[in-house]
Amino acid sequence: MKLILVLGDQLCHSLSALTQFEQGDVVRMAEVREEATYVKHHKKKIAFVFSAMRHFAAELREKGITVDYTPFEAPENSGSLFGEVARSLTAHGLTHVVVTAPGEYRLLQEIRSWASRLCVPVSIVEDDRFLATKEDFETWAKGRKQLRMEYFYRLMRRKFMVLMEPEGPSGGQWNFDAENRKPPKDGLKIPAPYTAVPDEITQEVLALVERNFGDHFGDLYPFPFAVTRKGALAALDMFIAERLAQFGDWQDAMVQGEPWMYHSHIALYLNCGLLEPLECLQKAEQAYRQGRAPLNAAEGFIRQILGWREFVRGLYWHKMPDYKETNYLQATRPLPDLYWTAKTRMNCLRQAVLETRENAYAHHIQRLMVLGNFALLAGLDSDQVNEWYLLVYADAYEWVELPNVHGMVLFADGGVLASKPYAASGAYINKMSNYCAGCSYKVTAKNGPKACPFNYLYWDFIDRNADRLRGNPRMGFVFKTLDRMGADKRQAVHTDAQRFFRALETHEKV
Ligand code: FAD
Ligand code: DLZ
Ligand code: SF4
Repeated sequence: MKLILVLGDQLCHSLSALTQFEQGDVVRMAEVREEATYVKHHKKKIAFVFSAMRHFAAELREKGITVDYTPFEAPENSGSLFGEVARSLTAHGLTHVVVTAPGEYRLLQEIRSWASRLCVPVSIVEDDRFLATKEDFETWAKGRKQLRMEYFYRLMRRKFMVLMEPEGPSGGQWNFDAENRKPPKDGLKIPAPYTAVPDEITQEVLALVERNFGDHFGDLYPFPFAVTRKGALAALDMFIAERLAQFGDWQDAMVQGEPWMYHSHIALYLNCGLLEPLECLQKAEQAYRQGRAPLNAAEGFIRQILGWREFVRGLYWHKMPDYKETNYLQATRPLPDLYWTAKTRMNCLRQAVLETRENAYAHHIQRLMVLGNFALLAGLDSDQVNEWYLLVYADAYEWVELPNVHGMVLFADGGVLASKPYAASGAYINKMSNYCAGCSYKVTAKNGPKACPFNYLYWDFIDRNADRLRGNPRMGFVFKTLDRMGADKRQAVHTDAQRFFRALETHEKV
């Protein structure tokens, strides 16, 4: 008889390990200190995972399955998955462990060591909740000089026949981004996001998190997340009905006081198993075919899940463990306090950190072009930046966080994921948001103490990384501009950047 271990991000009834369940087997789930603190996750993230785990265990029990479940505060809790698995093996006299492959490399390595330590076979079965297997990605990547999401995405569209017509992609194009990325406009009527009311189980978990993780980042209350598949499906349906139609238009827009915009807010549910990718795609495609959403919106949303999500996961497993060790731009500056405290005069950064702290969520462009852009331009240490992103968001697991941060944001992989760094000056943020109107800095000023720091930090970044970036064919125009820059202007950029970095180092409010 087997012990089937179900991890906190594997809460799916059709999970590969659970399909092996036979009469007499026992399912193992455990809330353990090791997983809750290997990075100090946001309080909301821990509450979400623990509550979703408890609800899932209850559903398994309703099906007549025996579940060994260790709550966090149980006196017998050993604090580690290994310890909890070992206890169950002994208690039930079981001789075989089965687990679906974990989503993080560190845990896979750990579980691979269990068979010899436990003296029983440990079978690690494929995680088939993704639409491309690791082998599919390897096959696609083999022999390619560059791995670009767009080509992988087209393959996936064809394979799953999503938004496909007999003559080719719906609308005659694979990608409708040219119609998306609109700057925000006044008077947008953004629907309120899905909000769950915490039930008794969630309330118990919230109290537990308050007692045990008070020193972790983030606000615990209010707690709006769904913690069951039923709730997650309701959140998905609400997105499809109320937001999808406008998703494309405002995908890159940022509005002060509107953290949720027209995004779906489902990544946390997808990543822990409460939703499956194909059902999300199918609902979006159906909305398009029934005339409830335009093609640019449906395609944009579908590309995020069928393209980006699968691509970054494939890339993670393709490149780990070496991927994490790269530091192409040799960035070493410590993560400044403002990422925790939000104490900065830069309004865009302040809003993004405040919203992250409150919601364990920020949307893609805040993560990429505000928080990420600053980290890139300021040359922040990639390990520290990765750790920050991994702990602050409720949807963060290393398989998805690392390629996005290390690759997309920091260019630390030297261009494996992105063809050029996503670096931008204040003009981009000003175009795509209304943050600059409420900022102490002037976005139109290029130099001097009042100037928007993104402006001089951008050119300082380009200048100081010229040796590594000049050969990039997509950056020819940028270097032409740099080369045309007068010595005075270049010196002013350097002086401003040095002043700014000194202020960061001495913990002044920047
Ligand atoms: P939507 O904007 O509504 O998009 C729909 C879905 O597409 C998301 O739920 C997600 O599953 C998927 N998706 C969109 N973009 C990406 C992407 N670049 N990579 C993978 N999936 C994507 N996503 C995570 O799930 N976990 C992370 O830890 C994470 N860290 C990120 C860090 C940085 C620096 C950046 C730039 C992006 C990161 N993303 C991460 C991707 C993306 O920002 C989030 O998936 C998205 O913001 C989640 O909100 P949403 O569900 O409202 O997404
Ligand atoms: C994120 C998380 C947290 C906070 N706690 C637990 C836990 O106590 N028990 C558990 O099984 N899983 C937890 N998880 C999810 C794991 O960290 C996740 O399975 C790995 O990071 C692999 O993706
Ligand atoms: Fe951000 Fe610069 Fe605009 Fe201020 S002026 S909000 S720092 S982009």
